Amino acid sequence: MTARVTLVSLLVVSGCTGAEDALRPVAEPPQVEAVDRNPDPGIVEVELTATVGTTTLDGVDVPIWGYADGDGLPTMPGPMIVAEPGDLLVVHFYNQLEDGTTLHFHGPRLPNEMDGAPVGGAIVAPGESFDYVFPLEDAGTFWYHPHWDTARQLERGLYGQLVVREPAVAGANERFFLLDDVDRDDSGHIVVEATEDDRRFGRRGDTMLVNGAVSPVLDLSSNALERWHLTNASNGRYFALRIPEHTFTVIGTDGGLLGESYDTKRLVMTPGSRFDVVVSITGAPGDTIDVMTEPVDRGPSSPNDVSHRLMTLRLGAAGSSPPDGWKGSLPRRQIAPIDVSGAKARELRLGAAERPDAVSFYINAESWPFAEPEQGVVGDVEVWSVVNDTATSEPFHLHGTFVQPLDLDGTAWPHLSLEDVVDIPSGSTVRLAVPLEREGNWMFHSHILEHAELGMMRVLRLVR
Ligand SMILES: [Cu+2]
Repeated sequence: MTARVTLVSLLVVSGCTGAEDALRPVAEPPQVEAVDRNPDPGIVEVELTATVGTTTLDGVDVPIWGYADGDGLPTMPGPMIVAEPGDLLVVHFYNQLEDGTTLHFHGPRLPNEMDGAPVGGAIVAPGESFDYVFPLEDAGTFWYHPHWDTARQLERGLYGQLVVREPAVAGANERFFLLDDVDRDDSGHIVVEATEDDRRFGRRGDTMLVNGAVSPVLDLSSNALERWHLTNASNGRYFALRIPEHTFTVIGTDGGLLGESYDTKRLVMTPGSRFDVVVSITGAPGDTIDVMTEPVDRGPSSPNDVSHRLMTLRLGAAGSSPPDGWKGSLPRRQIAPIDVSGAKARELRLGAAERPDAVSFYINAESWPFAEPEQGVVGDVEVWSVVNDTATSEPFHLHGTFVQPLDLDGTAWPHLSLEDVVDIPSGSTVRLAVPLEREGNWMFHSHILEHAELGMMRVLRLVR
């Protein structure tokens, strides 16, 4: 086990609570954990192979593209990579698909050539391999997926979790859930091609998946304390989670722990984003509780949607009670506000061109891949005003750094946090403090993958 490293020069790590052995990445329904093939405690060395295979949805064998551990069979999600902050991550990646692909690590800060994006690194051709090697400087719940033909490759099943472990919540069961949704055709297979509706609003499937399982059941004691790391791995669905008569205590977001937790009954998750929540389960043995996702109002041109069941909690006998005063001893981290005095201002306007037969998207009137890169200087802090000129909200994502949301239409952001995906409501402006940290070509885009691929994606070129 390696020592905890400083996260960012702006941050002070504090409040390590709970025993180290409570940090088990329990995942139910299970995610397969990637085998660490290196005995050195400071190195996590895994083998991932992108290949074709099958998974089972509602009893039907369904073709997927997935990640396998070494030369094993692929799973959806792919193997969960678990590491400690400060570890060196080595991923030997093999492409056995008939298509080029990349492995993009969503969240952790890393060298540009390890970003797995088409402008930073290279496309891994069919039959080829690539070694992704970088130190894990940030603790948090991250994920990995292709960044090439992204919308279709993710939809086929190419995504997995990268967990860089954080302090435990004393007495809590810790679980990792990748949320997704797919549409299925008459034979029960995943529909890969987007519809016109998907292109306009982002793809939303009618089958909800939790760790690749359809509406799974999770057995809990009737007084369990639960800590869930949630990742929205869908192409275009805004999840809004609700557990009737329960409250989510949010202790972390994309970039790790918050300074102050907050409570919410309804947890809205944009595509690509992560939340770290604690829930105190209350009920009687024998009760079942449905975890639901509700429709989200995404603006004047919001897509139609209904509530869906994500999974069911089945309560058994009472276990040992949550520790008294658990809320007061949740892990936290001091986050200093990023100093934006003297920061350079940059405006980015998200736009859409609607025609009766098609839609396309852009940022500052230019579309990926035909736009010139935006330019920036390493070491600068900028304030980005991200303006959404479209009729639907957009999840704004950028690579290579964490940002601090400052305000929404002039109203101060309610929480001090580090994010890599920030929702920009239709017709609104969100200002972000953006530290420009590393040289290279960094992508920024809507994390509605259909919109990114139809043009709402650009490159920020950072030079010294
Ligand atoms: Cu990206």
